[in-house]
Amino acid sequence: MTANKKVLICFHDKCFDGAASAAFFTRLYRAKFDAAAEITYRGLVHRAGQLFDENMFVGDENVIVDFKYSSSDRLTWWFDHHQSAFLSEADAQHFRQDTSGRKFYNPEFRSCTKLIAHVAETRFGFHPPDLDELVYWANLIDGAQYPDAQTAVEMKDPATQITLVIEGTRDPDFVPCLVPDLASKPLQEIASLPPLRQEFERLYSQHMKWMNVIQQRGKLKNGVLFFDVADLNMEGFNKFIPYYLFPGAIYTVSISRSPERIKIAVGSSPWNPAPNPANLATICERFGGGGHAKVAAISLPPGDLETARRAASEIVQELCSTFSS
Ligand SMILES: [Mn+2]
Repeated sequence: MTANKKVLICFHDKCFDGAASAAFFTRLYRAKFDAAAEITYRGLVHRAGQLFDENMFVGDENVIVDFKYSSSDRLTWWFDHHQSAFLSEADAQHFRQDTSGRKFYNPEFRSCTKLIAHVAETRFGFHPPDLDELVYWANLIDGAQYPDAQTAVEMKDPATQITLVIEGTRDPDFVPCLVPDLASKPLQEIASLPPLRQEFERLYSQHMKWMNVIQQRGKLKNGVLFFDVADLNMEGFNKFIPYYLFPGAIYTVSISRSPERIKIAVGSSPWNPAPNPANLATICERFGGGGHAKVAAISLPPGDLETARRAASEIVQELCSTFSS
């Protein structure tokens, strides 16, 4: 008897879409390529400098989903939908010259899971109806398409509960171990599994604490909500909380601090868009930050609190003035 084929699936870690992409690919691979393959999972995170180590690709097949391209010869499958999918022009060129028919890029997709589902159906004639809900939620969560702030903040749906755990867990093995469940069980059942439940309860009570803090400290003026939580270790709060607590808020400016950095986060409400929205990336770029038009940020060294407060107050003024003219 020969050994089973080894497949390594690398996915965007701490991200519902990343884990869901790994799950969907698993089903595609087992159904259409090798039902007996021995599949392992590895989460990837963005960091400065070298993203991939050539020695990382130890499988007979090496797969990347929802993460940047690698020009390694050992990479056999790749799916991504991020605007910035290529680390260099050389990588982009390498991808364009690929003739394997197993590397797929389309930034028009809101989620990588949906891209994989689309390729699975159109190229390989594979559509597992039991994964429709996984694809639906990956698209909604990754594309920030929540119907309202309640759905995003109250987390009553199993998918939003699973997302809180995927994004917030400190156990590096948690998400890789969750992928086989995502590939085979309904979300309701996964959300009820005791290890997930336990992590959810812990993270949800932290979420409620942060909601209280934002409620107490938030100051809303001319559609702009400002709060300063630099004295608390509160990085990573749910970015929809401000619009849930202050339905009149169109923009949010906040200052938070972790041991590594001070962060000024500047965001806008997906549910209450201003008629002539400001480009938040452009504003943040002036202070050395950046991001997207609708959500952007500035990072400063942890000691630069006075600079951060001055910058934040200038940004608040500027955003307020967009409503008074
Ligand atoms: Mn994604």
